[in-house]
Amino acid sequence: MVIYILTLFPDMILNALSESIIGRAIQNGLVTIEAVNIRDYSTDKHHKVDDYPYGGGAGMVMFPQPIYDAYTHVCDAAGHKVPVIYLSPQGRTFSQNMAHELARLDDMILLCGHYEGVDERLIEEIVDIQISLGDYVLTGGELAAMVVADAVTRLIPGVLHNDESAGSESFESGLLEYPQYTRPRVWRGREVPEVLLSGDHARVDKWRYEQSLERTKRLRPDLLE
Ligand code: 4G0
Repeated sequence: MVIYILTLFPDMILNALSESIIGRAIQNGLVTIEAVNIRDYSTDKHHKVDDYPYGGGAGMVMFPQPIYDAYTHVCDAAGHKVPVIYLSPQGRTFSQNMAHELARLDDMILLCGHYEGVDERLIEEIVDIQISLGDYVLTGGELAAMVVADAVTRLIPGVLHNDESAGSESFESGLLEYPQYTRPRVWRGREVPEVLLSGDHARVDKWRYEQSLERTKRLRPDLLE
């Protein structure tokens, strides 16, 4: 999979995604993250990318030209129309189901806006889906794009090793995860639940399922509806 990220801050993206499991996936060639600097495509003599909004009002708006030229450059290089996802507070709320749908794509463009967002005509022209992380505003779409890139990349076959598995966890089962414990057996007077030391796998599975159900009822009853 190739994930193109159109951004004014390419180093922010590459630094963050070069670490840990996503960094290893990149090293292993399972995903390519290509950060495309929108400013490099500005034909303005001062490399400007934003301007005052028509009609007045606070903030700046990114104008279409550099973003559109960066987009056509990516599509020309890829040899086909690459789907564009715009990270915006106005998008559909991101979910594990959406991550699974995106993980089936060969490639995608994550478009990061700044200031008060981008000119509406650019959205109409190139954007296929708008995704929001939730009801809050960030200074730019970069952090949201990194969240989507991470959630999608970890679903690519081979990215997670056996001990990092993607199937048995929250949201895949529709339930919250059961509590986990490791060494030591007693820590600050708190003991690991006896059932986990019993070696009785059927009992362990039953206990974990009950814990998942109880937690979901208590903390996220909306998931059970
Ligand atoms: C588009 C995404 C992009 C419009 C991006 C801001 C939050 C999210 C941006 C705006 C973002 C999210 C209209 C302020 C960049 N903030 N919730 N900031 N406006 O996913």
